[in-house]
Amino acid sequence: MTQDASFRFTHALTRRPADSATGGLRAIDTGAPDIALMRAQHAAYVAALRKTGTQVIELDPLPAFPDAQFVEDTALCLPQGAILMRPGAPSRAGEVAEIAPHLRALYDEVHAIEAGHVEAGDILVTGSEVLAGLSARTDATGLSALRALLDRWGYRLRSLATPPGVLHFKTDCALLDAETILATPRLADSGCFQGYRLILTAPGEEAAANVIRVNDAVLMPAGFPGTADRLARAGFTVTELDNSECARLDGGMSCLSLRFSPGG
Ligand code: CIR
Repeated sequence: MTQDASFRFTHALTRRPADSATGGLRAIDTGAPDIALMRAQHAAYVAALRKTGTQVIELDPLPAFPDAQFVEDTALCLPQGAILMRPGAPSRAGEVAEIAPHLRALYDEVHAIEAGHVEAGDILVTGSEVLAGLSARTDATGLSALRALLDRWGYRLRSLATPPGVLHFKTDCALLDAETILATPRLADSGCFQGYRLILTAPGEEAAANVIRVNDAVLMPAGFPGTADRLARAGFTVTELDNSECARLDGGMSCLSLRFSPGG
């Protein structure tokens, strides 16, 4: 894969939130999300993705799966093909069968993790390797299965630890360009990003780490001025998006889409 393929995408897949999203998983209950507001924020997110030049395929809500708008966790999409995940959250396992036909329509090669558990929120693809965090949702058996699938396409998988109490590896970090990473100090302090250029979230703004670089834009949640300033000073074009309602369900910018360039 060329280095730019880690942040330049032709396509994105999203799924509109269902009314049942009020019952989505969350670590801390800060009150039920306002579904009308969540839908409006989701529409703004889709519009921002389109503005980056990606073709966005919007899928219908799935009332049976309250977390189904967090499509990222169901698959890993690479230029060579897609890999279907095995979510560690039992209530999310069935989301994979729902996304699979859409990926099969776009890719010649679609494989599946057949053992253990992996949620793609734990996977960060950089310009040179695939970083995967062991978490409450992703286990060593799942990562071995993922490694075997990635081997055939020549990717190196590095298995790391998602910090304790953090939902996914990418809750705490994001790729800004092929060799630049935005991370919380608690994750960066583990030393796992040696060799990368690193930008840290501003003090008290850990929730700003989950951003996405898509083509020439960085989409980030609104309300984190210190981190937005750090990104802008480093030369990134930042789009801030209100994400209050998905944040109640521990969902951020990356969780809400699959971004890819099939065959690219
Ligand atoms: C969950 O707990 O699975 C959802 N409420 C949030 C998923 C967020 N996804 C992500 O970080 N990739």
